[in-house]
Amino acid sequence: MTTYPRPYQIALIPGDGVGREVVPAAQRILEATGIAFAFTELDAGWDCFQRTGTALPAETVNALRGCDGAIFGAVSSPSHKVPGYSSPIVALRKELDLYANLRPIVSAPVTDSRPGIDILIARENTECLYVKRERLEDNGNTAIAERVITREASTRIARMAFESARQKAKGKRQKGLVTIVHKANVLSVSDGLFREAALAVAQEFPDVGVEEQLVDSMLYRMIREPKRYDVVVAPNLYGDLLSDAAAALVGGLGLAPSANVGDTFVLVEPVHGSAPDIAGQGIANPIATILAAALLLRHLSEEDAAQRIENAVEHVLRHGPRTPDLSGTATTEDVTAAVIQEI
Ligand code: GGG
Repeated sequence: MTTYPRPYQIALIPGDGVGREVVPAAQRILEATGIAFAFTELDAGWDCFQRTGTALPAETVNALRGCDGAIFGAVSSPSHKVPGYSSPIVALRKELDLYANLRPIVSAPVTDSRPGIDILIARENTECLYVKRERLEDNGNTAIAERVITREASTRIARMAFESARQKAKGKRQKGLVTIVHKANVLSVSDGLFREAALAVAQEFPDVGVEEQLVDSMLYRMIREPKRYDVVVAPNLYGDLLSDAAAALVGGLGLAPSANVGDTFVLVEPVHGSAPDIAGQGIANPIATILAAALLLRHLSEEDAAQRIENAVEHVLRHGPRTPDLSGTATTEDVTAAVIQEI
């Protein structure tokens, strides 16, 4: 048996709603790989806010700094302003400088998935409208939100996108392609800066193809011809919208993982939210979080274990069991047990 010098320290932040069902599922999958892990469960989210008065306790952030990586579940922030509340996942991405949100969109063996799709959406993760500089003026009749785009953040997400395209193209006959998404024809200053910074990075990667596309036509074309895209890089809000829409092309949000990546840390999560309509029923699809756990392992250079998890998921998607979002009747537990069986 292989021995490991020290277990990986992994933080688990279930958060709200179905996050509490899918994160324990992913923990069991990691344990099933045979690699040594030490898990620490940490608090954050709307429920945490209601209990403690803060959505992201300082102990959570401090504990994360001592870990090798983390799995986040989901959070249900209210859609109205609540004094003292702020989204913990948006704060965590900024606090830990997890500047890239990498969202693989890959065809799955389910009827709802279109074939031949293999896109990586690289979403800038720290700025744009998510700086949340909002204010009311004009006696509350005008709402203003500042949108921040910096050359530094645009350059580093673009570099991550081009590096990823280079890696994805390894061993293939075609060179990689990065599509830079913006709306610089209207937002010529902010999106203009994103575009300029990304095109400058493209010069460093002569082996990778580059194109640019306005975000509205990008959405249209991605739905019409998804197979033509390889790596897509976008400012925060566009990346958020594009990646949720893209998930619908490959079986839905129940299968879509993401990795929040910085230079020294990774926090993975399902793309989906807390799904309050099904929370507590034990029927949430755990696969997005299980695939997120595979992304975490890949980031820790545990490629073999990551691949074993992905193969096991592929097998379960082909042969069942499936949760109701995939027209099945299985529970979270059924799917988790079936993936463990295949690992
Ligand atoms: N796992 C991703 C997730 O929870 N998505 C929902 C989301 O990002 N919500 C933002 C928020 O509620 O604060």
